[in-house]
Amino acid sequence: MQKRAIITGITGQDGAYLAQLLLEKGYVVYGTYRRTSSVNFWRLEELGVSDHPLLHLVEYDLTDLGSTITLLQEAQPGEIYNLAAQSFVGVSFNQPTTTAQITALGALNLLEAIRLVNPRIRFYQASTSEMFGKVQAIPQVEDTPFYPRSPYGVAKLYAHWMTINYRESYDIFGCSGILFNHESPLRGREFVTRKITDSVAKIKLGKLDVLELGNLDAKRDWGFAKEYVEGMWRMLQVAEPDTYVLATNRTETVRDFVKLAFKGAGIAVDFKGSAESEIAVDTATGKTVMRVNPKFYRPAEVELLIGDPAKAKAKLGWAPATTLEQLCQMMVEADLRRNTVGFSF
Ligand code: NDP
Ligand code: GDR
Repeated sequence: MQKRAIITGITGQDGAYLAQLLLEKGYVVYGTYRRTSSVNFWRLEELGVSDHPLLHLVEYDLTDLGSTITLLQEAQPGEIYNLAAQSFVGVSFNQPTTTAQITALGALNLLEAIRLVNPRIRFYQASTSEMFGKVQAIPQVEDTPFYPRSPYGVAKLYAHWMTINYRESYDIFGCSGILFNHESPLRGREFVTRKITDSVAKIKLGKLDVLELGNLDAKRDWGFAKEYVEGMWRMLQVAEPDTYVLATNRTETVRDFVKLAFKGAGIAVDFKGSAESEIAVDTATGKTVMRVNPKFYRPAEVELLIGDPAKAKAKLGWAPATTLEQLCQMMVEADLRRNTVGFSF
């Protein structure tokens, strides 16, 4: 029988890559998007899947339990991938209640709907390394103690434990993927890597003078999103539901990523000063091309993340392949192309 899946958050980075993967595998995909005044399918269009005959785009909001139940009744999926969330950590400090309603209770709505409509549906919850927050061990693995540092991290931790609770209480096939940061040319421009590559492209093309950033010392474990959605799919294909870390096991600072991105555009930079007065200077022209602006600092920061994906490798056969250098280069080149033709997403 043809496989059927629901992807919540299909308009986001991971939703687009996962839709492409499942459509290639012959799934019927129900992808949910929110009603907005202007449609937001640019990622699906970039991947060339927006008009795919097996793709059904369904208007849906995660916070509405009634429409969650209707969605499951109508789509009759075998698998659900819950990728929808208020996913920006910075905004979660300004909108903690909305973040909880979408990111925490939204996942519960799906679990409840599965319990009521069809408890055999397999469920993937998009958990996050942000749950480790103020890290209690290095590297972080599946049973490292959690210590979230943002309303987003706390909301995701609720959804993570609810997934485990429904697995243990109702025998629901609920998997939680604790994914470390993953990026791509489809990353939203508010996240630091894409903000950097898009700004570097604009600086290279003379469309922007200076890139402004917050904390340059934060260390992240950055992988390639297209590889991470393959890991999500694998989690739902094995015999037993479980929790898995997906990560690269390499960590670098935001400053390192800035340097890599400028290098990718053929600009060598030197960093000068420190903390709030740190800048990066183009060594060829002497111009300041990056400066710190404290408005991008967060009230509480996650300083260091590095994950060990050994369990995913052993049980799922999953391993990352793209290096940070390759990933950054891919993103810089995509943003150079887009900014040359005036693309602005
Ligand atoms: P994005 O921010 O790119 O996408 C989030 C998606 O959620 C968008 O499609 C968005 O719709 C949708 N959404 C937001 N609110 C609602 C709502 N109330 N009802 C229905 N849909 C909603 O995130 P990513 O693709 O990067 O991440 C996918 C998931 O994985 C998220 O849950 C994120 O928190 C999690 N995650 C991401 C990591 C990463 O590094 N990318 C790492 C670990 C976890 P719209 O387009 O309308 O805004
Ligand atoms: P993160 O990603 O918070 O890890 O959450 P983000 O790219 O927003 O920040 C990474 C680090 O960079 C620092 N930083 C800045 N961040 C942004 N966005 N803008 C800036 O100008 C800036 N300057 C410095 C941040 O302080 C932070 O330390 C992402 C999201 O995709 C989550 O949904 C996901 O769960 C986690 O990754 C894993």
